[in-house]
Amino acid sequence: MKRRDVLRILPAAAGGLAVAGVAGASPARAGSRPAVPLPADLSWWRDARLGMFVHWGPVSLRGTEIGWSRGREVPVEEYDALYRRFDPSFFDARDWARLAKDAGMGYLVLTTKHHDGFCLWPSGLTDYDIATTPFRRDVVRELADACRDQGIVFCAYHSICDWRHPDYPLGSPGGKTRKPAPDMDRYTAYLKGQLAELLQSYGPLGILWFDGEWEEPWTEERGEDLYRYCRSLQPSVIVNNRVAKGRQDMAGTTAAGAFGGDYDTPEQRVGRFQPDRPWESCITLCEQWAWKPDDAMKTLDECVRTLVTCAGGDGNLLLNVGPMPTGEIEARQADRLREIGSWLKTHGEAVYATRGGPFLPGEWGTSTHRERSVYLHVLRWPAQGPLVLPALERRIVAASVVGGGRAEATQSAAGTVVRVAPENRRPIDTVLRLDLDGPAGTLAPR
Ligand code: FHN
Repeated sequence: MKRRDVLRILPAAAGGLAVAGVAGASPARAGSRPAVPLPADLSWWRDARLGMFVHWGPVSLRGTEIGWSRGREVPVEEYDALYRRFDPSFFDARDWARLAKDAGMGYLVLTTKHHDGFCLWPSGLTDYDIATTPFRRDVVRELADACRDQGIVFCAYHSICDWRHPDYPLGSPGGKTRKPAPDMDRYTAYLKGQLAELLQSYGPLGILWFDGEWEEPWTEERGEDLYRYCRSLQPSVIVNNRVAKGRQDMAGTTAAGAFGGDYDTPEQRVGRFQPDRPWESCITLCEQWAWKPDDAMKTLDECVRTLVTCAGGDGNLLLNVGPMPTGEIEARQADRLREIGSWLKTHGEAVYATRGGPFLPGEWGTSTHRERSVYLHVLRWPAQGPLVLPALERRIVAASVVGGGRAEATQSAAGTVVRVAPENRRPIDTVLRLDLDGPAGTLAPR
């Protein structure tokens, strides 16, 4: 399936997000809190496989990490005053949305508010927002509209912790500083009020990407309540597992028995093969989440390998860029994203709208499947001889190299043997399509 087919799904998803109902409730835990509703449909998101993550705010003026450099590399008073100088006059949301499309991305997640508390939209609940900067323009509105014009589903990252807000107890990572008179109930009402602004004024949103849940003031109960609240405002919005307390560190999986929202969130790594619960790896294109001058940037090889190993694990990749204080995405980062898009133009059928497996990831590479086809992403050929994979119950009726080229596949009870002449192998990832005599989805992982 070419990306354009997925986009055919996505605009409908983007438009339909407001109407989808709720598929039902998650199984209530015996004697526990009431069941929480599950989203109607994650398929637009799983089919998209690749999204753009954007970490941006006045901190880009300093080129240090958003949130985390407040009170570290940048004194708190200076950090909290940066907004007075924030005037990204070259910001053009259409450029960002077009770049996401050219990169083969189906959705975009913007930091509406990070841990530093600054809001990229004119909130009625605080003055610490874009309206009080020299720039004044509503970044969230412009980007939401530009995304919809490009068929990109617009989504919001929103931090639960807020190291600046007087009602949130902690004033810095790990609670080294504490607010004098915090009030978590009042802060939670503020949090909900801002989410209502985002969902009702900028929605329908594809995803609410929560973060900053790990600190002591936030609880499982508040998380489940917030999930219900968001779902009540927009039944179709997808909510990640960082809404509550179940996330297990950077592995991003949800602890047994904990509430995990709609999907898991591995960070700065590719998630494990996990076909029974949706997941998405969030990974930076450079090293820092927010813009940093001369930051090290991943090669195209690293980006493609990361994307296909996410897909092979049955997960998504949310690839992050940090725009500059001018409002532009750095040219070299934009070029890298376009290179990814160019690779996907040829190989997208082996990524978009696929599921992971049936061959489990290994040193050799990984596999995806859709309909009656299994795709092999061969990232490393055996030093000698053919690639030998486990046997398949279905008969292979054809084998080919995606993008052109001959491939040979022979089967026996002992296994599946794949041969591709060196001249038909591709740099980074040789993608093979094995056409089967029946649906690939019925094949168990092996
Ligand atoms: O502290 C944040 C960090 O700044 C960034 O937003 C990442 C993205 O997932 N999440 C937190 C670190 O786990």
